[in-house]
Amino acid sequence: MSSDSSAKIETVLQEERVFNPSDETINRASIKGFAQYQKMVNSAKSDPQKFWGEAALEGLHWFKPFNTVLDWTDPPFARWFDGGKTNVSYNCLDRHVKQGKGEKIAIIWEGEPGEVRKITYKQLLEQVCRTANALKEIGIKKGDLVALYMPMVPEAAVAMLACARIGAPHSVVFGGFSSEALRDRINDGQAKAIITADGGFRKDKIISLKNAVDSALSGNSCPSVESVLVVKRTSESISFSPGRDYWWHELVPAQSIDCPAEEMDSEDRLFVLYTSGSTGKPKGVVHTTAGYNLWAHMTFQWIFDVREEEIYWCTADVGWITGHSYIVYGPLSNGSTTVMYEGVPRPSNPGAFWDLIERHKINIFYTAPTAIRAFMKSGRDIPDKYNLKSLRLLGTVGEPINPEAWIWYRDVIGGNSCPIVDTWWQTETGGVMISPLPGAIPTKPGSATLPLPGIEAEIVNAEGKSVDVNQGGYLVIKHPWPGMMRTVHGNPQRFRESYWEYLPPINGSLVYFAGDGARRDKDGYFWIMGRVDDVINVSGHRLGTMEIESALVSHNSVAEAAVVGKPDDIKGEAIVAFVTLESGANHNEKLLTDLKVHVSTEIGAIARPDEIRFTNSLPKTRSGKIMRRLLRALAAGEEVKGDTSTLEDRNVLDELRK
Ligand code: 6R9
Repeated sequence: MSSDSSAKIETVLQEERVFNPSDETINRASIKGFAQYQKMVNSAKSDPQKFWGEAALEGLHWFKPFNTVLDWTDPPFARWFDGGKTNVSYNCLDRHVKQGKGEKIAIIWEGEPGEVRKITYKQLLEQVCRTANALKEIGIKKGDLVALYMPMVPEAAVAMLACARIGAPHSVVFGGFSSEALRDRINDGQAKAIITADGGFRKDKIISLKNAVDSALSGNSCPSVESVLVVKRTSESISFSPGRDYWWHELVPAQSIDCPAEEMDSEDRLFVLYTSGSTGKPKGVVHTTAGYNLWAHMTFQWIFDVREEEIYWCTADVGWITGHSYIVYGPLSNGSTTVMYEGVPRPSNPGAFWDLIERHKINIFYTAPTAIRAFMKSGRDIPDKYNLKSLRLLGTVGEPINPEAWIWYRDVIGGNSCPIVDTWWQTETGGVMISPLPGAIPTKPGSATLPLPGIEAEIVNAEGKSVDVNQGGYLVIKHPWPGMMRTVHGNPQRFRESYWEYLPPINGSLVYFAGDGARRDKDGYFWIMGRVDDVINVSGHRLGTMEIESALVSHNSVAEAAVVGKPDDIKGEAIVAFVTLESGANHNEKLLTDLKVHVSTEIGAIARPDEIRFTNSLPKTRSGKIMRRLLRALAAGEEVKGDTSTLEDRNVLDELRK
């Protein structure tokens, strides 16, 4: 396989560039070369019980070892490491302090206004113990659900770990969600307490979290909630309800630093995290103690391979699964230094990320394609002003990354030398499932490459039959894995139906359907095509919206594109593209034709958009995913129905309607 970064940028279907790991990357890696990866794959396949059993004994601390590795007698309800007793907060804190790493920095936090806090493992352990004792004081017991509605402050991580310490599962609700969304999640999970802050800083503005909590709770609409613990962050004036509300800074520091970690059963709940299905109300994805901890631990180690002195930064929010697994649990379980940043790049500070990397000498940087495309749009002059030489590994997560953005990321941010790990996974999978291992797997721009050891992924059709090379189909996982979600909170039937019975069993066994379409190339590499509802069928040809978007974005004038299908009498579906332009580009008839021709040249006439609509911005969720459901309705000239509460900016819809 050859590597050539100067080749012309093509779309996914034609993407053939391969980047082999450099000697330097291989030499420093723990998993060196493809053969070692293959060996791990083989041992996981030939004896999964042994593979996971050994991994669990090595990766986690056990108060009492488990009796069985996997119990799959009642599929799809898995039990991992039954009989074992462990504690996630112990694994993230105590064991490192006991091993003499108490003075190592666990969290480097930077606030949006610029203040910096560095917290050592010893300090973090003390804060977690105090907070755990405070939770006990306000009546939280093992098994009680605690909702978190927090800005990106260290107390968010402290609160998660404190819950884990006393065995109270947490339910983190993203701070950008509305009070209605918060109320639904509190009530679905029957949360007994809420941990929040007066407010948080977001893009030079203040968001009033405590006010939103008050309105969620107003009129006794959340009867399960007994107390609210409030971190002082913005110091704006808030109302306080005596007997229900407590200030963190009054309650927590007064507590003892002694709080032994509760010995939890492997299958005790660690957290519930809500995620949207394609329709209906959000699902409470349930993750349990040992399996989730192991999966976050191992995948973090395999993929990011962080050295003792290195600094790692994931730009997600703790309100999402990426924040859970790769800001808090994965890094801390491995004793790494994790960066938490309250801010986001914004017009007043477009270089915020690069500034942070320069000042904290960050080595590993993990972000989302949507952010990368935004940086591309504003031009390389901004990152070029900063010293990014500390970087040695770049990651992406959240959606397919188009090869153009991948190459830009590698060249401009990674100085043409950092490997890129494009990590495919979901809230439901707990941690990464398909991703390159930097020292072992050659990368191809736009492909998440190969499944991690122990993960058997495949592409099948609606009958559950394997499809041919390069044929699109459903991405399925054929065996249970430790980090898998255990159920939908309060709705095991929905868990069974939406994930394990969507497709027919293969060789008599249930398979997990992820909701994504994908194809595999001749090397077995996985190319994620997007959610199945994002796949368009034009005259019997299956096209990933992603592929057309990728072609559009490879045009000089295009910044970002979203493609949807629209019902068409003859072709089944017609292609509608919503396009935002680079600054300086003019949206005129000529460009419109140019873009259609461009897509035809890049992919083929079959992918030529029937309609292109120019817009200043695309409707996105607060986690950066384009809401194609809304675009589909607009394209079809229908009313936009259903939930729009996750929309980042509601004005975008009005603009698009015009
Ligand atoms: C971690 C996370 C899951 C959905 C998933 C897929 C998309 C995530 C991706 C990717 C292509 C990647 N997705 N990573 N698509 N390449 N590397 O994002 O979880 O919020 O539950 O979203 O995101 O469509 O099904 P979640």
